Amino acid sequence: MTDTEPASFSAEEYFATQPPPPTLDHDINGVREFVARQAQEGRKVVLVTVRRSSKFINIRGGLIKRTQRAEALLCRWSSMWTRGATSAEYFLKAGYAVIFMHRQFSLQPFSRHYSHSTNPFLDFLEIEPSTDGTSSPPRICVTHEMRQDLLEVLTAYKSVHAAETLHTMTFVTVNDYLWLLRAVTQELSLLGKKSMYYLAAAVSDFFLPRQKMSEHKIQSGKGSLHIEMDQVPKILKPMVTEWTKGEGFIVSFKLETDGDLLIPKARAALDRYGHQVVIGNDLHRRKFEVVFVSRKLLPPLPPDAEPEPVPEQDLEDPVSTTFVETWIRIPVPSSNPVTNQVKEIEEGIITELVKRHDRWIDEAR
Ligand code: PAZ
Repeated sequence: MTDTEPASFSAEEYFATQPPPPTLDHDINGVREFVARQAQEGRKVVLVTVRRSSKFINIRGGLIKRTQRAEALLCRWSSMWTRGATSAEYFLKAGYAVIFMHRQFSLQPFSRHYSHSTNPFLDFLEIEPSTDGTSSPPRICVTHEMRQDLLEVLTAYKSVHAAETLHTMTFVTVNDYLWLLRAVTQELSLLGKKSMYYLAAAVSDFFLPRQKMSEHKIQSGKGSLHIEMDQVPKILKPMVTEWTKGEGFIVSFKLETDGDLLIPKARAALDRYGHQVVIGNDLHRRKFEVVFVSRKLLPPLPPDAEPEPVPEQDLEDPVSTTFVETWIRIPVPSSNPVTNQVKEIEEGIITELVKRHDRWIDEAR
C-alpha cells in the first residue's frame, strides 16, 4: 500500500488514470454488431446493468496487488440480485432488444427460474428406465408438475435465442464495470431516443485505485490491515450530458433502508444528474413496492399564452411543483409457499417504463 491521500475522482480523471480491462475492445465489437443489427430491424434497445453486492470487503485470495485482477468490494447490504434478470425478461417480452451487463455469477434471464440454490434444476428431472428390455439407454424426463412451467420458460428462451435479441456481457471489478458502461453507452447512444439505460446495478461506493495496490502479496503475519479506499466516481452526470448527449432515456435506482429518505434522495439525484426517472425502493419492500420519481412534464404553452399562476400551497413547497411520484405495488407475497404469488413487480415496472419511453420518443418527433 502507498501513503497517497484518499481521493475522489471525477469520471474524466478516473478514465485517465485507471487502466481499461484487456477485453474491452473485443467486448465492444460484439456490442457494436448487436446494436447495428437491432437498428436495422427498428428495435428499441435497453441496457440492463446488474451487480450483485455484498456487505463484505472481499480481498481476493488475500491479495491486493497490482499484478493481479484483485478487487475490494464494499457495499452496504446484500441482495438476491434478481431485479436485473427479471426485468430483462419483461423488456424482451415487450419487444426490446436487451444488452444484459451483469457481474460474474449474477442470475441470468430465463435460467434465473432454476437457480441452483432456490429451485435446483436436477430436482425436476427423473430417470425413466428403458421398458423394452433392450440395451437402449434410460430416458431423462421432466417431472409432471414442472412440465408446464419449464415449457413456458423454455419457449420464451428459445424464441429470444432465435431472434438474437439478447446480448450478455460479464464484468468482475468496479473498474471493468465503469469502462464497459462508458463504452457500451457510447455505442448504444447511436440509436438516440430509441435507447434506454436501466441501471439496476448496486455499484460499490469505494474502490482501490491501481496506483494504491501493493506490488506484492500482503503478508498476513503483520497484524491488522489498514486499507484506505477512494470514492467511485459519479458517472450519471457525464452519462446524461456527454456519453448519450441528452438523448438516452436513463433510469437509475435508489435503494434505502429508511423509507422516509427515498423520495427526497430520488429528487436530489434527478436534480443533480438531470436524467429521466429514479426508481426508489426500500430494501425490505423492494419485491412488492417501488416508487417512480420524475420531473413533472408541463404541457407546452401556446406562444401568446400567459403562464398559469402557481397555486398558493405549491409556492410553500416549491419542490412538489417540480417532481411527480408514481407508486407501483403488488400484493405482499405470502409466506406460505403453496399460495405464494407468481406475480413479479418487475412486470409493472417495465410496463410503466415502456409507456414513458414511447412518450419520450414521440415527443422528439
Ligand atoms: O435484485 P434484488 O431484488 O435483490 O435487488 C434489486 C436492487 C435493490 C439492487 C435494485 O432495485 C436497486 O435498487 N439497485 C441500485 C442499488 C443502489 O442504490 O446502489
